[in-house]
Amino acid sequence: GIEAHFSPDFSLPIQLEEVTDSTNTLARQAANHVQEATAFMAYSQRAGVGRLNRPWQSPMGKSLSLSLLLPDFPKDLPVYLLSQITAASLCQSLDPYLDNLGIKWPNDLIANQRKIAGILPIFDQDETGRSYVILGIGLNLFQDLEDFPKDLQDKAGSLKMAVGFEIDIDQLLAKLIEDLVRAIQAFKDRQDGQAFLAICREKSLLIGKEVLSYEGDKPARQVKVLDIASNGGLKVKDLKSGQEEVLLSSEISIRTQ
Ligand code: BT5
Repeated sequence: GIEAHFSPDFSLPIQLEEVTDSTNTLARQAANHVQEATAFMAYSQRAGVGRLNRPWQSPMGKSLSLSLLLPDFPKDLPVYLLSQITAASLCQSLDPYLDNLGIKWPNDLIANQRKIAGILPIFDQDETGRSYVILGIGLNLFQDLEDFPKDLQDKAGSLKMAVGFEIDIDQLLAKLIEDLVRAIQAFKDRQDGQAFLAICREKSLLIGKEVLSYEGDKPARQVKVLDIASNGGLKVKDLKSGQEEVLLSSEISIRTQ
């Protein structure tokens, strides 16, 4: 199971629930009265969400649902950069266990062509106008293929599927949260962002590829991915116009057919 025993030298209040609708909701409810960074975790979510309100599967005891509430977050820090820093930090924590871990911009962690984790950062304001961030992370731990709904069975995976040996999950989660809080602190202090972006570049599954970019309701277009930009966006070249630009919110499909 994912009974978590966190290292005593590391103090971050953690509220752990057996089951909840969404840890993001727990964090949002707490945002008005909680003053310090707090982690909300659950063994299972009834209504986990991804971007654009897409459902996120978090079956009982098989996955980690984590929402970090970060109060008093500077308003001018770009949310897409926070996504990248989070992805880089998760990569650092998971790398010792996985040979071929990659990042699919903007927020997917992929192992063996299967999505094992998703990231959802939300900037919001409390009742007094102070801005906060909720950093939602869903990590698949113990699922087997048949634990995923049919439509995800060719693209979702878990640590268990990717690693092939027993993991000390308590140790992993403690490390993961510790790395993450450190990364976020560095981001908040405006240090070290470029070091994390270097990891995003190194682990990028998109750089150098010709892919399809979906932006809102606009028709998909073919672009070549050039780089992860220093603001966390995706630097691409439009294959039709030849023009270079930085995408900030877009869905990327690696399949170009
Ligand atoms: C994400 O969205 O990848 C962000 C997921 C964030 C989930 C965390 S869990 C803690 C916190 N509480 C919440 O309620 N949410 C956050 P997106 O890129 O939109 O990907 C969603 C898509 O991934 C879905 O439409 C499915 O296709 C697929 N998917 C759903 N569940 C999955 C899973 N467990 N593993 C892999 N893929 C999944």
